[in-house]
Amino acid sequence: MKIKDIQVYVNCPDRNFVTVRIETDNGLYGLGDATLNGRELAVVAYLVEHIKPCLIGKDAHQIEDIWQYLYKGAYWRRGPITITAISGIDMALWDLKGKAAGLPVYQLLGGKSRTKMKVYGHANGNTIAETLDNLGKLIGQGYEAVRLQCAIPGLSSTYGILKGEKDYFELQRNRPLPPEQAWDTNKYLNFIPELFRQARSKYGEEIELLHDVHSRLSPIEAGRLGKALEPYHLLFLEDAVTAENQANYRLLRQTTVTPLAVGETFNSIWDAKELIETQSIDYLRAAATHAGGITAMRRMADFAALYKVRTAPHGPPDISPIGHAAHAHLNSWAPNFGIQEFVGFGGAQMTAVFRHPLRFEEGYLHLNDSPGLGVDFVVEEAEKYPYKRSYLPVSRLGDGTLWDW
Ligand code: GCO
Ligand code: MG
Repeated sequence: MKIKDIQVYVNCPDRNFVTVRIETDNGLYGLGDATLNGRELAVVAYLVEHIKPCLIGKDAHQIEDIWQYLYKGAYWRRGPITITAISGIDMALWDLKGKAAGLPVYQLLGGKSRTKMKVYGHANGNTIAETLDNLGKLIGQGYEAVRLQCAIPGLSSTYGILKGEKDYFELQRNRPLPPEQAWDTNKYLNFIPELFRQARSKYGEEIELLHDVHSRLSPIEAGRLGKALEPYHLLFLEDAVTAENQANYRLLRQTTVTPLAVGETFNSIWDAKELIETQSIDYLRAAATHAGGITAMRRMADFAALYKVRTAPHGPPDISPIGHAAHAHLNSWAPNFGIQEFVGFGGAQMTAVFRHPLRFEEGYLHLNDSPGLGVDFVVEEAEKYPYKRSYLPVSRLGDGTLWDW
């Protein structure tokens, strides 16, 4: 099964996605997600200019060797652009191997450890009352776990809140330059525990609750938040602190028993190694699209399992249905799967472009048995939606200091 051609598509069906399509000489094709939000075209150039010429004529069955060839062979290891490009290729090769074998990818990984996978939904709001109404709606739809994000009083905008726009999938449309948002740690820390206090008093203990700090705190500030949230028993607190310095989490860990999750920006097992070995985190949120594809995610899951760390793959709107399908296969297999972030399946444009193998029912995702990853990418539909430059926001303090967004 020799690689005959590699096509790279960048389209904007509601939002930008980079799709890798590898064709082989036996008439099959495999699909991979190589979307890096806000830096899409850098990955496209990496794939087209630097990877494609090296892979034409290679045996598509050699997934591990191709991964090593692209990783070690570049000399310049890691980094989001390189690894997102490798991830797209890796997923497409697993998709191809599954199609060639007539088996879904989870079978190639070792079979199913579970029949369905638990997800957490998102309840957001401009006030606590609105957030809790939305939480009630999700509970009504069968969700057993929900992440709560609420606008911080006194701040003009807050991460995870879309004033006037209710569709989380549209998070980044029409941002030709990075918008600027305000941040104030004191206002945030004074407010968030009240959100969770009211959530517990209204809905009780059964529903599992989560929250994303989006890396805005120092370790000791995060410790204060974790401690204040202890009475409300979160499933996990996400990205409390940035993890470039993995020792941040060792310090945070000593201050609170609120479970900790991190990893959505990780490119490599090396980003997680010390966090896992020191048992400083409870959930690893690496994504197949940004951490090296299925090959790397499988390795991370196995390593994490040694330390009782569970997987909770990043599932934002800026990962394409191909990346979400890769997670579904990994989640079906991983003995130490924890939970999957879930934002819905997107709007009409997305569903016309990507036909995916997932079904949501009562708080769980179900994966069908199509060979490979089970996604179809409808090129003629995709081509109706050209790429639109679009950025993530940046944050600033009241005095103008640039902060972590
Ligand atoms: C999440 C994430 C996203 C990211 C986004 C950046 O928890 O889903 O934090 O909302 O901000 O994926 O591109
Ligand atoms: Mg997050």
